[in-house]
Amino acid sequence: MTAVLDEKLEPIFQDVLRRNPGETEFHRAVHEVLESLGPVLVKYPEFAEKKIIQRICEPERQIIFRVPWQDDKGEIHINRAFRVEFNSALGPYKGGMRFHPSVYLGIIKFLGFEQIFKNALTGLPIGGGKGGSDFDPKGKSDAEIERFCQSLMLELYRHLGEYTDVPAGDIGVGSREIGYLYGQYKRITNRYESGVFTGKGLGWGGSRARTEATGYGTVFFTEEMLKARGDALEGKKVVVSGSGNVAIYAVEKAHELGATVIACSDSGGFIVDEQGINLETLKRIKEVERRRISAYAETHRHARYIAGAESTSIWSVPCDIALPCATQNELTGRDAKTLVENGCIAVAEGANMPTTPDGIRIFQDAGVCFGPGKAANAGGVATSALEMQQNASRDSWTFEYTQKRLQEIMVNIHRNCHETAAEFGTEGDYVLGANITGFIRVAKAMNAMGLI
Ligand code: NDP
Ligand code: 2IT
Repeated sequence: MTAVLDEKLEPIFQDVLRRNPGETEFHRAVHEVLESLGPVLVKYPEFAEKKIIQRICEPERQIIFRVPWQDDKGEIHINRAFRVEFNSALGPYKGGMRFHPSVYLGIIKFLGFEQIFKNALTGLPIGGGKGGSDFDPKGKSDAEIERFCQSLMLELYRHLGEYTDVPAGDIGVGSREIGYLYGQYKRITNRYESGVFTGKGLGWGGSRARTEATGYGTVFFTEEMLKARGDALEGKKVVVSGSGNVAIYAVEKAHELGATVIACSDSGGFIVDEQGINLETLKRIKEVERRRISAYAETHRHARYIAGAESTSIWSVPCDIALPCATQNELTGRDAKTLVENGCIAVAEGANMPTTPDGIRIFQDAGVCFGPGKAANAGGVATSALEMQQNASRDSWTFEYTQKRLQEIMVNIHRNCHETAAEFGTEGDYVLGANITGFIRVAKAMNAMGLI
């Protein structure tokens, strides 16, 4: 957080620091947006007069609760869960649930804050929210996951509703967890309210292409950034971090568009397969067997597995395009420098806030196309909104049609960010373009609704 803020914005940021002590990820997310807003306040002085930014930085509602559950041996565990209902100016709160031991209020607030602007960028009627728990799903049995989800929902259900708050998945929460959460919601409320969750299974209200949407959308966004410079994905070497939901489908779409993904990872290490990651193996290991990425090298003996250590990073693998799809702060200034030295030309964030601020600056100074998460990974939540549309009309669309809608949304987000960046400052600065486009949509709606 080294960039200097506009004199009107610095006191707002200081207030956020004072009111939210210790929440470093949230501070960073706020700072990154405020850095872009100076020129907006010049064009729209009413946003400053009405204290829109100060209001946006304060969640509308924050819920923190206890989740007690019993493991298979009968031992009792207590976790903490959160739902931060950040902003409902554009629609019901919308955003995923994250299960990971690192989760605390500061992470959920950073994710919820990002979600406000990301959701606004989609152009669809969804507000911003996020939730999760410090529960660690690793090594838990299916029955333990089920009991945990049921216990969590016994409290959370009262805060949800298709017109109120609509959760989905994130790290550690996929269709299995959504099934247990939704089933418990349905049981407690006695309502078959499909639109209260997204990321549901295809047999019970889910949307085709939702599973693929975030990864596919990130690759569509990358293709648009390259097109704007007269280039394309075809023939490019790509490195994707992570090997979860977002990463797997980023690999799939990158291959479909003629690129070769040569590396991916998990929190234990990374694999390099110069022949191109074999998708069938990747999906089997991660989606079916739920094993570590190291298992890939057992099937494909020519591939290398490098166990995680401070000195080695997946970003040391030379590539044309880097897609960080694992977690926050996974791509540092040092990694960015290595990528630039190795000739990387484009970076798109499939994950939320994976690149550190010095990393972003290094990419931008070097002229690398940089697509920030709130634009590049918006395809997931956009397709969630398409799932809500299908649920509301009791309809279900084909894969081709849903994917076409997703692609149109990503093309639009890219165009809007590109045009807004040019209007307000620097051509090609997608960070500026995304922050300003998302912010103006939310601010205009809040301004029209009185003092909310
Ligand atoms: P998954 O749980 O499916 O996969 C997460 C992947 O990231 C795993 O490979 C995991 O490795 C790795 N990872 C997680 N935490 C760490 C860590 N601390 N250090 C290193 N690696 C880590 O999650 P998703 O794919 O759904 O989410 C990935 C990112 O994308 C997150 O930032 C999420 O917020 C973002 N996102 C997700 C969307 C969605 O629709 N799912 C939409 C938009 C953004 P391991 O298994 O070893 O933990
Ligand atoms: O970060 C995100 O955008 C998500 N985890 C998806 C949210 C959603 O509601 O689909």
